[in-house]
Amino acid sequence: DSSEDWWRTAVVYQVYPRSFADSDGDGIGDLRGLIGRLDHLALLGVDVVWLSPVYRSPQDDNGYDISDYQDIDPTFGTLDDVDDLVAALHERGMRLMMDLVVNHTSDEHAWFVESRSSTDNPKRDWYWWRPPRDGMAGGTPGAEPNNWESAFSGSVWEYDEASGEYFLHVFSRKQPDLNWENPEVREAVYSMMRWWLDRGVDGFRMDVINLISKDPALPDGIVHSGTFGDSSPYLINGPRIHEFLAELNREVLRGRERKVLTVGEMPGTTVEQARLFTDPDRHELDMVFTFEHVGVDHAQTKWDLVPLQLTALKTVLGRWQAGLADVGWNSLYWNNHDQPRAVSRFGDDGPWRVRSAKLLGTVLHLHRGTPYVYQGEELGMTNHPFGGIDELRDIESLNHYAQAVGLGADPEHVMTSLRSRGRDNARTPVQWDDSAHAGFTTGEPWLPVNPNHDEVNAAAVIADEHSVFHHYRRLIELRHTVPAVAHGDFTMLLPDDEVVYAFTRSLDDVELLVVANFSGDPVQVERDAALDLDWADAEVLLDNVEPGAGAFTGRLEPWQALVLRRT
Ligand code: TEU
Repeated sequence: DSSEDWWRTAVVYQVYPRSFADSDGDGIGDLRGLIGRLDHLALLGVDVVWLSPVYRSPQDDNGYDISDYQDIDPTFGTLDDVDDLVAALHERGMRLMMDLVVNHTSDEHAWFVESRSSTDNPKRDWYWWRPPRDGMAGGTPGAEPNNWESAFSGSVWEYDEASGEYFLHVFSRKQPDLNWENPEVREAVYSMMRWWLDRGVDGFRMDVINLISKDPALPDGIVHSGTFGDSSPYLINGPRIHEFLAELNREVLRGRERKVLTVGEMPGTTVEQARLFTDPDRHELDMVFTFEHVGVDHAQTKWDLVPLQLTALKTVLGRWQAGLADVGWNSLYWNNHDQPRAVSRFGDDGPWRVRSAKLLGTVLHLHRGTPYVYQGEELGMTNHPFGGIDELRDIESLNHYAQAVGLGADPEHVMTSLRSRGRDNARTPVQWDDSAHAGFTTGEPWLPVNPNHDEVNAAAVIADEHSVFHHYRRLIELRHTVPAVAHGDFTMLLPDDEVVYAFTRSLDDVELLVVANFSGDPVQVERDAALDLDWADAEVLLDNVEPGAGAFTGRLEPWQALVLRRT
């Protein structure tokens, strides 16, 4: 429906096109492959498709390095295919959210080619150029303009011999950062966004959008360890971030006849900041992706693994629920193309794979906010059993391995981290059936298909009413039919319990209770003031165990999750 708030009961499904479905046998997913699988998404019941980038790109960072925002990379298809996708989604009452990557472009984008061509090119100031530090010889160690580290290892500065200056790239050297201080850059982005909206697109997921405002002085960060400094105070949520987002909202999003759905990917953002970004009265964004909950199981960097502590996860998610209860809106996700598969990370991808995958879906989807389902999550897909570094493709992992081993780290120790947290885990092909290459391609897949596709595949799970797929379908149905799911107040229970995740949702005279056992052993849920005995005769709305619990007795089976309703 066209009402402004349709999106508050919506569920978004993320498609990483490279790995979703291949229609032409080149081993890489594409738009026609996606169009051929829309009935799968319609059966699941999702409302919006977030499509990771399909624009023209050298594919250095799998499309997050864009060389033409208004054309489609031949790997994925054509602009006509996008038009067909928009039409096919709209026919099914679904919407399309495109990925907007405007903190940086590819170094092969025409804007950058011009900018680097000479120090007095009109587009020189569209990017961040700086001379070598203290008049040192360009390209020599220590001559970089500051001590920031790239997300993909090494310095954020790349020396350009021809013009004798360095350019800034927070990510790979093929992803130079755009200079948003320049109004011409901002206008070019806004014009491109309007062009996509005029083509029928319904929203944008905005890649690292809180990095577009930087401290223009680009000062050195404090060195806590090693040789690089902490760039976050100067890079994350910079001085003009709210000004830029308010301008973007005014110039692009406001006043269109149809609501444009926006979510900002915001590494390092706090819930206090998110209240400002998502307060409807401030007209910035509808919601943001936080990284706080996907940081509870690692230390200083994502590669320093620490065991998951459920109370840490509950504390973070509970804080975000409380912080955005009275203003703004949460996004809810376990997975995306940058995170390992949730059932392997937060559940148990061994004997309890199906049940724990269903539990994770229940816990996430019963929170307040907009849930995001990542391709394959609804199938119970797991991390991939990667062997050596030669099997990995992701630039983040390859660069980390080279840097760490180069500094003397034990290769097997580094591989242990990469196997557990590397982004390639999320990027193995979607498993459609038990045929060769899981029905993803008739050719050689760009990344191997998980060998467990013989049992973990769409055909098998759709045929099994007790599967992860049908559990996700029921969760999405609950959000569409039970107002308390989308709009109810959230109250965290048992905050100190390391095994049981419990919370209530309440709206008018309806109260829901969610209780989930994050362990492979049966558990008796402790009664406390909040979790009283009245739930014993409550209606069991959803149970992830078959045959289900007729009523809530306080006992939970291994990895059992219940949704109860009482009025
Ligand atoms: O991710 C930004 C980001 O913060 C992640 O790279 C994160 O730092 C890392 O992956 C955690 O392991 C966005 C895109 O989602 C990612 O795919 C791109 O590589 C990145 O921006 C650059 O565009």
